[in-house]
Amino acid sequence: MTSTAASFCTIAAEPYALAVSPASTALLIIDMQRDFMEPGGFGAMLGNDVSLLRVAIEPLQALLAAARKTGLFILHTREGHRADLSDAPPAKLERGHGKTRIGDLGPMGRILIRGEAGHDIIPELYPLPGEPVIDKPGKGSFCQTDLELILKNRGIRTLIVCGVTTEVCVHTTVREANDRGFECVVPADCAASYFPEFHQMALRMIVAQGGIFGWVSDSARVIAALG
Ligand code: TIU
Repeated sequence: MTSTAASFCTIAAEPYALAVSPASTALLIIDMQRDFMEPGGFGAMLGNDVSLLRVAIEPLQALLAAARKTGLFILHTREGHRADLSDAPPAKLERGHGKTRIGDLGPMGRILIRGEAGHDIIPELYPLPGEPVIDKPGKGSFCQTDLELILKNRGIRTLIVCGVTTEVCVHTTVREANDRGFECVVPADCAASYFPEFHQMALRMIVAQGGIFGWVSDSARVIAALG
C-alpha cells in the first residue's frame, strides 16, 4: 500500500458523490474470462454475441492500471466448476437446453470448468501475482467462497465492482455485498452485458431510490478520484 492509499478521496457518482479511503477500498473484477468473452465458451453456448462484452476491456484496463498504481487492493473472480461437476446444481447444468452443456468439450476446453483454457481470465486483464482470484460456483461472488473473509481481514469497506455481465454476476455480487455492509460503486463503462438495454437498466436499478444498493460512476471519474 502506497502513502497515497492512506488519504481520502471523493468519487463523483450517481446518485451522489462517494467519499472513500483508498486503504479500505478494493477493485473487484468479475468474471472477465474467455468463457464469457470469446467464441466457443459458455456465453456463446447460451446463444449470445460475445463481441458485445469487449467494450468494457479498454476502460477496465485503464482503471486496473490506475488501481495498481494507487496500491488499491485488487481481486478477480472466475465463475466455474470442479471437473466432476459436483458443485454444479442440476438446474444450472440443464440451463439453456442447448446441444452443448457445462462440462462439454469446446474449442477452449471443457466449458466453465476450472483449469480449462476457457475458464481463465482474458490476457488483457490478467491478474498479477498477489492479486487474489476467487473461484465461485455461482453468479454472486460471496456464495460459497472466501471473498467476505478476505475483504474483512483486509479492512475493506468499499468495493469498485466491474466486469461481466452487468445484470447477472455484477448485479448479484453488488446485491450480496450491499447486504453485507459494503459500499459498492460500479463504473458503467467497466461493465458490459450481452443485452445493452439490460446493462442500462441494471445500472438504473442500482442508483434508483437514492442509491438503493450502490453507486454508479465511470472509469474516468474513478481514475480522477484515485489520482
Ligand atoms: N449469462 C450471463 O449473462 N452471465 C453469466 O452466466 N455469468 C456472469 O455474468 N458472469
